[in-house]
Amino acid sequence: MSEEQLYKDFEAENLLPLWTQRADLMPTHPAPAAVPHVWKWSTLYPLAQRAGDLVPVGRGGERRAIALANPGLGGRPYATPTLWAAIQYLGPREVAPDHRHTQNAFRFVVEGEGVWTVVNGDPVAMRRGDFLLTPGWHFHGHHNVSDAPMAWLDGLDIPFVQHLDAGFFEFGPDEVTSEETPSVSRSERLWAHPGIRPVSQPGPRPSSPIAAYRWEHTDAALREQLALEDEGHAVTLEPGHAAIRFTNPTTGGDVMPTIRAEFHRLRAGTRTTARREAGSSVWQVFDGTGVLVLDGAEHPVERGDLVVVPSWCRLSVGATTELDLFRFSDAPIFHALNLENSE
Ligand code: 1HN
Repeated sequence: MSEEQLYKDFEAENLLPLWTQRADLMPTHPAPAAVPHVWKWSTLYPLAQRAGDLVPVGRGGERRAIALANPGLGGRPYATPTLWAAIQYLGPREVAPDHRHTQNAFRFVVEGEGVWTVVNGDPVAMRRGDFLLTPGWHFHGHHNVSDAPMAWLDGLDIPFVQHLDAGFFEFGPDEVTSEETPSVSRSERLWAHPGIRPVSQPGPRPSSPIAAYRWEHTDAALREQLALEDEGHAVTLEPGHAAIRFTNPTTGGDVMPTIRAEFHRLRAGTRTTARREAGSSVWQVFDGTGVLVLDGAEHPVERGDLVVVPSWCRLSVGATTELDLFRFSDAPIFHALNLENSE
């Protein structure tokens, strides 16, 4: 019997020998199918607007969210093998109905206001620069109480949860749970005081109980890092590069079990040291102009642009003007599974 016949017989029995697969299964370093890619806000926003004109939002589809589909990932709505990123658009007076799912979600607002996201019955205002959480299995819906449309970035761990076959989904009530529009959510009143937690609340918790991390706090934290650097204190990540991480106050760790979120501010003229790490991330420019250099290829970026950085892709960021960037990644997964690697 020939070796060729042996492989045919393997195939007929749904068997695959390691010796023909080893390099694929165990590359010497991550060899992602996902590729580096840039989506321009100036392209995304008008397309979302057109969807707003043509496609109603409501039960079934649930959200007018348009996913960044990585060109390397075979047409799936995946930015990376673990992360979903989308632009979501809600027209004047529109409502996105209540539901919940095991996937963890957040919103980041690059422009606009007027939408309240209601998380487990708690209405939370969304404004430029805010970072808002909807951890897994929390009911959530969005309502636009203004006469202007609003669009924002959605980040979820959908691809990761799909690979694990761990997704559960449930519709909420058809009517929106709250039409209140308080300027401060109950969650923030209870939890969003620096370095302080309510004694009544048990913890640690797997996800942060802070529903919204407000721009005023993020901006102040970054501004003070650079001011301290000016005063001679070596507190920045690198010279001219301030960075903060959003944390879960009940653990000090990441905001959700699968998603890390950070904000970076570079002084004009700064270029970060090129680094790479195991794990993928998505960056969104919040303000300013600059370049993201991905495996040596320079991509100019401006406000709202979204950039996918696959695992082990070398990244350096250059600031033309002062440059503010939001970043989210799957780092907590890599940390929990002892798969962290960087150089
Ligand atoms: C979802 O619930 C939201 O709540 C956004 O805004 C995007 C993508 C797939 C499934 C659920 C949201 C989503 C989603």
